[in-house]
Amino acid sequence: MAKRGLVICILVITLFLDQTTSHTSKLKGRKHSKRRVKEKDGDLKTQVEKLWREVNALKEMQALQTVCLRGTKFHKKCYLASEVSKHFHEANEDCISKGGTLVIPRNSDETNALRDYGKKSLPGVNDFWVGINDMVTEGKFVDVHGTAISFLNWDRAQPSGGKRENCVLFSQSAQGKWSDEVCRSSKRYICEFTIP
Ligand SMILES: [Ca+2]
Repeated sequence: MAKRGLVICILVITLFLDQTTSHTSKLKGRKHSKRRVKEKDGDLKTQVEKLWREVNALKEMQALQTVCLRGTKFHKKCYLASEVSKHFHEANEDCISKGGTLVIPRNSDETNALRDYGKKSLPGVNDFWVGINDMVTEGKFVDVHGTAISFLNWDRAQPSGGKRENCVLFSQSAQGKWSDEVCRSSKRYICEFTIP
């Protein structure tokens, strides 16, 4: 909050100073005043745009910090567990609205980190959604970006649901192994956020 306040303060001061300078230059010489005003307007626009980009970058950074503080940080990712259960699509949309996606475990380290965080943040919850599905082509599992996944962690005899089950669950009782499930099932979930 303090950072955002500071940036807005700088923005206001810069705008004020630019207005004053622009006004002074008008009084000094009328011959070049029009051109100067135009140049100043251009400068001002560039500066405002630059500051606006900085404000937005800070806002994103602040949102990410909040997420990481509320959830947990692992390597270049932050995880945040849901407070409610949702269908797969709604769960992913909720993660997107917060600036992330459903979690996608990429290796055994991330799987272990998720097992620990899941036990802590979702006590008594056995399984939660991960951002992997085979909705488009049966048997071809992709992440929520539509990219084919290289790390697969299926539980024994999984996936087994055929065309009926196209979304993937992370199972605590199976040590983080996956199983396929009907996408419209209501499940808890964990969102992941990539740290730039
Ligand atoms: Ca399927």
